[in-house]
Amino acid sequence: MKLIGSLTSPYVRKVRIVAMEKHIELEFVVDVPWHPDTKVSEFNPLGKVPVLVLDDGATLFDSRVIVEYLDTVTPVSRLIPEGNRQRIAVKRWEALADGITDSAALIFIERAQRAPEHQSHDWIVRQEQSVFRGLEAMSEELGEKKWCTGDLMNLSDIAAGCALGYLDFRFPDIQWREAHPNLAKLADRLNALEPFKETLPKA
Ligand code: GSF
Repeated sequence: MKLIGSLTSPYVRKVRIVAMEKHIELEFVVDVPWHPDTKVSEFNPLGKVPVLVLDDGATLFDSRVIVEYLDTVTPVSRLIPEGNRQRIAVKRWEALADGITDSAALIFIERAQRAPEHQSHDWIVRQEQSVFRGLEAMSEELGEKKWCTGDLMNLSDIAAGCALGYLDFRFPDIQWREAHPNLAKLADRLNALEPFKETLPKA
């Protein structure tokens, strides 16, 4: 299987960490969808990464579909529980974490790719509110627990760790660690793991 993605994408990072945790080897092809010579749209009509290309040539996107697929390829280290309520709780955490990333990425694009006079202040504030409310929700739901859901690390923790890692990477000025020490503890625990270390975003 081949994974197409960039070294900065938090969604690609989530997939790479899931594959490493599951001991699934993926050929990693670096392709940045913003570059003029990108081939991403040949594999994903949406032109976004990550894309997983299966051995028979079938393609999977987006990251949530890919991680769900990878989790069922082998029973090693189940990252999405089978019970309906637990499974949905994990998927909900993933939606929350990815949603924070979506809003943060929109702010980054607005600031990095539009001239200051074309940037919308209201749009940026709206996305910032979504990031801050999302962080508050993650913090409240984590409470004093070691992991986001259940007794072992699973996809909810990986998704949360990738969202927090993306904030560290693109928005070092957001003081989420001070505001939410329990999320900081979770991030420290995750960042000490080999798959997180190996996939640190690189500009
Ligand atoms: C988001 C993928 C995405 O926005 C997922 O896979 O979970 N919901 C999707 N990917 C970005 C790169 S990054 O911000 O991670 C992307 O490929 N953008 C290219 C574009 O043209 O929007």
